[in-house]
Amino acid sequence: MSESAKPILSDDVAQALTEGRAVVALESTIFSTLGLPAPANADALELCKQAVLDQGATPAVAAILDGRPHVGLSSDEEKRVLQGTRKVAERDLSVAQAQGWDVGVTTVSATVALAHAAGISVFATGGIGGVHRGSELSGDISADLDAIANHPVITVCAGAKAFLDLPRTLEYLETVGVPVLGWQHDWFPAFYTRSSGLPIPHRVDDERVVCDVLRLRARPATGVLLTVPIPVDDEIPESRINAVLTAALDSSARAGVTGPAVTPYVLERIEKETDGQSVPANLALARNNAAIAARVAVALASPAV
Ligand code: PSU
Ligand code: MN
Repeated sequence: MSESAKPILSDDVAQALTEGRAVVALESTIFSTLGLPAPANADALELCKQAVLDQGATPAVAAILDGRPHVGLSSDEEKRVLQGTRKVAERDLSVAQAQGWDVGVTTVSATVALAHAAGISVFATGGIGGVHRGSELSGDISADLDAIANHPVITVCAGAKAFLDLPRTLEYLETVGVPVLGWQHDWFPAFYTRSSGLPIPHRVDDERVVCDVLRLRARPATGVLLTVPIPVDDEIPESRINAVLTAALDSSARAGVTGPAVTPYVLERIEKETDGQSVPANLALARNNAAIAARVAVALASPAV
C-alpha cells in the first residue's frame, strides 16, 4: 500500500499501537445497512467494541470517510458508518480514495488490507465471504479469501454462511496456503450452526498456539484464519436454517443478482425469511468472535512466559 493510502488512525488506536498494546480491527460492512438491519447494526457495533475492551484490547473499526481510509473511528464517524451503503472490497480502496467517496464500508478483504497497513495483526468479523455455490459457472469467489492469504493478519470468524460452497471454500484456503484453525472445536463452523459437517484442519485450544501459528508460518506474507463456533445457546438448528438459505439463494438467482450485490441481497433475504430471528444469532457470534480475537491480540502483545 502506498504512503497516500496509509490509513488515518484514531488517537486511541495510534497510542495503543505505539505502546505495543493489543488492538483488534473490525470490519464495517457488518455494521452498515448491507450487513445487518437497523437498529441491530448499532447494537452489533457496541457489543463487538465492548467485547474487545472487556479483554483489555482496543477496538479499531475500518471504513472510508471523505475519500480517506480510517482505522479507529470517533462516535460521529461510527454514526456515518451505520448508514453506509457503499461496499468497499480491497480492490475498491483505491477507487474510493480516487473518487472521494463520502462513506465506504469495508469488507473482510479491505479490512485485512487496512489492518496490515496500520500494523494490526488481529481482525474480527462475523462470517467471511467464500466460494459461492455454482462458482464453476458464475466464477464467484469472494476476494476475502485471497486477501486473507495475502496479508499477515489473523482473521477471526464464525466460518462462513452455508449459502456458500463450504467444501470448496476450505479447498481454496488450502490452495492459497492459509492455515485454518478451529477454536476449541473440531469442525468448520457454518455461521448459524456450530458445525458444517466438515472437519476443521487443525483444532487449537489456547491463544498462545494461535500466536505461534502466526509467528512460525511458512509464508510470512500470509494470514491465518481462526474459526470460532457460535455459542451453543445461540445456535439455529441446521434443519431450520438450510431451508431458509436455499430460498434466499433461489430468490437471488431469480432476481439475476451478480457481483458484489449477491452477498448483501442474500443476507437481507435470510433476515426476511427468518422474520428477523437470524439477527440475535448474528449479534451473539460477532460479539463472541470479537472477544476471542481480543484474547489472541492480548496474547500477541504480551511476552511469552
Ligand atoms: N457474510 C456475512 N455477513 C456479512 C458479509 C459476509 O454473514 O456482512 C460481508 C463481509 O463484509 C464480507 C463480505 O467480507 O460480505 C463478502 O462479500 P462478497 O461475497 O461480495 O465478497
Ligand atoms: Mn462475489
